[in-house]
Amino acid sequence: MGEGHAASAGRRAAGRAKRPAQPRTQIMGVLNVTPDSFSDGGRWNSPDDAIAHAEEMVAAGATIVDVGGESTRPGATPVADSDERKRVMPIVRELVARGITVSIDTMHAQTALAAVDAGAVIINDVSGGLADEGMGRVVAETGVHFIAMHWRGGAAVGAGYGDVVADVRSELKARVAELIVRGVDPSRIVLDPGLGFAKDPVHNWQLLGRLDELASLGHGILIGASRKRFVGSLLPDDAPMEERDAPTAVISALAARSGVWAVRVHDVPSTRLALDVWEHWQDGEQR
Ligand code: PMM
Repeated sequence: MGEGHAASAGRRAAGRAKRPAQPRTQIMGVLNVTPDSFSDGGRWNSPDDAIAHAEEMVAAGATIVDVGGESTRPGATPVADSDERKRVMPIVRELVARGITVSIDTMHAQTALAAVDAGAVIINDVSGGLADEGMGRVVAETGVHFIAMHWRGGAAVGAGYGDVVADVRSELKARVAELIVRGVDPSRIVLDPGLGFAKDPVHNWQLLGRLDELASLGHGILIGASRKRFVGSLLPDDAPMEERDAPTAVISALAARSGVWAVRVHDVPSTRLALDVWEHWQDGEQR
């Protein structure tokens, strides 16, 4: 005789390890107002287009818009911080006026400060504060959230690692220690492994596959895999940039499963859908 449905369901529930409910992973929509950015350079150069695109991203589920005025693409021409401010500040002001949560993507302390004065609440620095001596002080004095990305001075692929995950972890840990010395509140620091920055595809996949080791530093984690070359390498060589959005969305869902604080993406709708799948999956585990 088979046992009753209720009894077997009860035993299944008792034997199943419940995953604790996690805070929702946020979506940071990318708004590059640069002529030469990695994957969307030149598309949002007119302020009206940039604002409209930000509104679209928010309507599609982005809770943060990350405004950048300098391409971090390897080989990109550095931008004087005064020029960078001319590009980003009108956009930052307008987005803040519309009630949008703004993050400023900059390595320049003065640009970060101007954006925060205008209402930005997150500083996203791909150098983790290494490129500009003054960044730590700006973060400490303003008390905003700071995304410290792993960075090796803009080195291209090929930077030497022993165990990439252990190396990135210990370099981020050292960054946090230095920022704390400069007066930054550790609860404000978010860490980012810096996918594609001085890392080859194998490094990037290792960092994604072992996110728990970075999370064990006790900070929120941001993942910026969107449309990067290692994602493109899953596709045919001639695949258009937008085709990188589906694998990006899968990475977003898997990163959410690892409990990351946010994913930084160009195409918000596909990542929102992927996160919806993960959130329903998680609900299913809780029932
Ligand atoms: N990648 C880019 C720019 N900013 N910020 C963070 N925190 N993490 C990233 O991985 C990151 C970043 C480069 O990509 P893009 O030119 O497409 O914006």
